[in-house]
Amino acid sequence: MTDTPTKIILDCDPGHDDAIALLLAHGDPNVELAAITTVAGNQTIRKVTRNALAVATVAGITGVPVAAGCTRPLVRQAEVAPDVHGESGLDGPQLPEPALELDSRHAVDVIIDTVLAHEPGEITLVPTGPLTNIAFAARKEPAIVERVREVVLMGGGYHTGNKSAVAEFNIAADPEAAHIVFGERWPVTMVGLDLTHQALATEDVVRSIAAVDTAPARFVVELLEFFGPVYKTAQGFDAPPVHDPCAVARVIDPSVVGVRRAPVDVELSGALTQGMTVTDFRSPAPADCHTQVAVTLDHERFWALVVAALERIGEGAR
Ligand SMILES: [Ca+2]
Repeated sequence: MTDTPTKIILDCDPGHDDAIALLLAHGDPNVELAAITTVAGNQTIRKVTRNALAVATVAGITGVPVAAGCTRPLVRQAEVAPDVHGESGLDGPQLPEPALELDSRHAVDVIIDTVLAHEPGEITLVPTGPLTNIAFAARKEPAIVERVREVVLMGGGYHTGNKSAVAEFNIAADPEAAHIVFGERWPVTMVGLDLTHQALATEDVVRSIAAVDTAPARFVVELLEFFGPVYKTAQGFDAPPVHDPCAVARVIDPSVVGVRRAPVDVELSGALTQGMTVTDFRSPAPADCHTQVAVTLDHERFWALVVAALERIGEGAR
C-alpha cells in the first residue's frame, strides 16, 4: 500500500456486487475513483447507468465523471441477467433519485481521455462487467494500452463457470471483447469465480455491515438480503458470493488477494466451452506472460475492508 491512492476507472454494470464494489472504491483511502463508466451486462445500459448514478448518490460521490457506454457486446446479442439481479438490475433496496448528472461523453471516450490525461502508469482499469468498453477503448486509442498501469478485472474462472459449466457471465456475454483485453500487452489480473466464490457474505459478515448502521450500510444489507436467496435457489450457495468488490480489494491491498502468473486465453468457438478463460498452469509461466489469476482470498481482511469503507463513508455526505 502506498501513501498516494491508486486511481481507478470502475467500468461496471450494477448489479448488486458492482454496487458494493463502488462503495468500497469510494470509501477506501488507498484508491481514488477517476471515473465510473457503465456497460450493458446484468441489465440494459439504461438500467445499469441509472443504477450507477443511484448508488453514487447513496455513497455521496461527487465530482467523479459517470458515463454510459456500449449498449451491447461487440459481436453477440445482448443477454441480461434478471434471474440474478432482478428486472431493475438492482432489485431489493429502494433506489434514490440520482443527484449526479451523467457525463455527456461516451464511456469509451471517458476511459481514453482519463488515461491520456494522466501520467503513464497512473490509471488502473477495474472492469466488473462485460469487457466491451475496455476492448473498444483499446481499439479506438491503442496508446492507452501502454499507459494503463494494469487491468484488474472481475470475470472468468480457471476451474468453474456460472453462465455455463466453464464460462463466467461477464466473459461469456462478450467473449470477443475479452479476447481483445486478454490479448493486449498490458498487465491483466483476472479475478475470477474461483476467487470470488470465496467472498461469501456469511451471516457474520451481514451482521458486521448492519452494525455500521448508516444509510449506505443498510443499503448494502438490503442488496445482500436480495442476493442471498437468489444464490441459494439458483446455485446452492448457503451465503452469496460477492464478486466485483474482490477486484477492487486486489487494487487496494494486493496481499488480500493472492495471484498466480499464468497465460489466459478466451475460447471463442468451442461447442461446450465458448467464453471459457482457458488458463495454462503448466510451469514455469513463459517469461513474457502478462496475465495472472487470483487464487486465494483472505476472507476476514476482505470483509474488514468493506466494513471500514462503509464506516468512512458515514451517511454518504463528504
Ligand atoms: Ca458486474
